[in-house]
Amino acid sequence: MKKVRVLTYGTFDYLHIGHINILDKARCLGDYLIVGLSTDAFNSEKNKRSYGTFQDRKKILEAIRYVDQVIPEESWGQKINDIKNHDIDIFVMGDDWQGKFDFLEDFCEVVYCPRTKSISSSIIRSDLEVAR
Ligand code: C2G
Repeated sequence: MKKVRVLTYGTFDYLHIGHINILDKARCLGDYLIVGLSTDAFNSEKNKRSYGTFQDRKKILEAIRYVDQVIPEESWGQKINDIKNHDIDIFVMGDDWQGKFDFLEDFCEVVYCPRTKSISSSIIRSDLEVAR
């Protein structure tokens, strides 16, 4: 029986319950979860400044039991190759990306999961700044 291979992407900065929920949901859709983790350089392309370095964010993700493999996300355009090269069956993102990755339906199933409400890395960052 072929193992169902799942792929998702993100920055996963200030790891929080919203990240854990999406990783849990993604992993539950299959047997093996690969996470494309935004590099520090790609973060600046996304106009995101992450607190954790790529290496630190990668080590944190690799410690999560839902995550089987972490690969670098270096560009917007790598998803099709990643899907082909890693033999992906299902691509998963939070529904804040609803519709944005429908073009991947030619290559694998695309699933958008509901975002976890009232938590985000930017909320945590601003709360920490206020608390200073
Ligand atoms: N997420 C969520 N609930 C939250 C916050 C985030 O479900 N409260 C999900 C997002 O929808 C995304 C994943 O967690 O699927 C990672 O979120 P980010 O680290 O913010 O990643 P993002 O900046 O959306 O990068 O090429 C795709 C991009 O790399 C996605």
